[in-house]
Amino acid sequence: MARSTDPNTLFQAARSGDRGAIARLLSIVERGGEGSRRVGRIAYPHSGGAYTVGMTGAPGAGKSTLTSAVIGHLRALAIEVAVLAIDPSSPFTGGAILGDRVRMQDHATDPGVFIRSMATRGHLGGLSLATPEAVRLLDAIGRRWILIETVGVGQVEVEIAGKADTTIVVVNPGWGDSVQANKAGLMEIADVFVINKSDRKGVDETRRDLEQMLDLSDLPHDAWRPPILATVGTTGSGVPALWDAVLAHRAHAETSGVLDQRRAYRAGEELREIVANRLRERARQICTGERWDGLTEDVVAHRNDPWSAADAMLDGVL
Ligand SMILES: Nc1nc2c(ncn2[C@@H]2O[C@H](COP(=O)(O)OP(=O)(O)OP(=O)(O)O)[C@@H](O)[C@H]2O)c(=O)[nH]1
Ligand SMILES: [Mg+2]
Repeated sequence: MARSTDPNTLFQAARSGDRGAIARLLSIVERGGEGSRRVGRIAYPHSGGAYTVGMTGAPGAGKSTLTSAVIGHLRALAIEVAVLAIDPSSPFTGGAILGDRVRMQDHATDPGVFIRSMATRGHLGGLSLATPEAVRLLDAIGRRWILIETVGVGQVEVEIAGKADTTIVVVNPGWGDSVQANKAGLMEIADVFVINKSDRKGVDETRRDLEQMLDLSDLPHDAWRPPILATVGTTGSGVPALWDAVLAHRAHAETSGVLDQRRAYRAGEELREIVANRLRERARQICTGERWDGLTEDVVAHRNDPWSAADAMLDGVL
């Protein structure tokens, strides 16, 4: 089954649990373009049942280790889970992070777990569209819990990390001194804070720092205040409490209407991005040929200004 390249056939196979088919569909999504759009059209009507949990934080904070521990906790409760590890650095399609493979290997043969590292196709516009598409695919084939690991470094990565239904921000003791993470951005998207590597010193100070930052941020009166948990990813200590915090946030988001608001906002953002990408594609198509050359020459020779030339190019297009 998984040998087929027809998205419909692959999708049917994926829905009945064929892991090869899931992997092939994700590769199509990762490549983007028309193939990805076809998969998206097939998957969309079947999606909407999954809940997504983002795990983000500075490089090396222990996101993969924690993710693996969370998977272990969920599997002990007989809950199935899919994991997407977004790799912002690798330009290679299908490039898996070796470290993730090693750390998450324990779960590699468990049919209740699906783990996939996704490369970013070398450009960030790709990442912000590819991630929701991949999530939707996993959703459509029946995965109810989807964990998404991203590195919270730059603004774009943090924005992507914040697109989960519940976002866990992983920090370490001494986080206050670290310059690697986009702190303000992470503060904004956190639903749950976890101080991982709490076997090291400085946990209390870090907790105080976070509490202080939360006090200073003007959370609305009846809003959710992100709880601060402590874990040791390597032993799994604190992981059940971390998961309980995720469940508590989910319950809050569902009953308060925050979840619906977030999802509606995300749908609008995604649509806007799709439209923007289409317009960029269209721009590439029209900015060529004789008329274009003539207009460019006029600008170069100062016979025309670039704005008027652009107006002339777009005349009848928009
Ligand atoms: N002492 C200690 N080490 C930990 C803990 N959790 C993870 N580590 C170690 O920290 C290192 C980084 O862990 P990862 O899980 O790869 O961190 P990550 O955030 O996924 O890293 P990137 O994906 O590269 O950003 C590994 O050597 C882990 O074994 C912990 O609670 N305590
Ligand atoms: Mg990792």
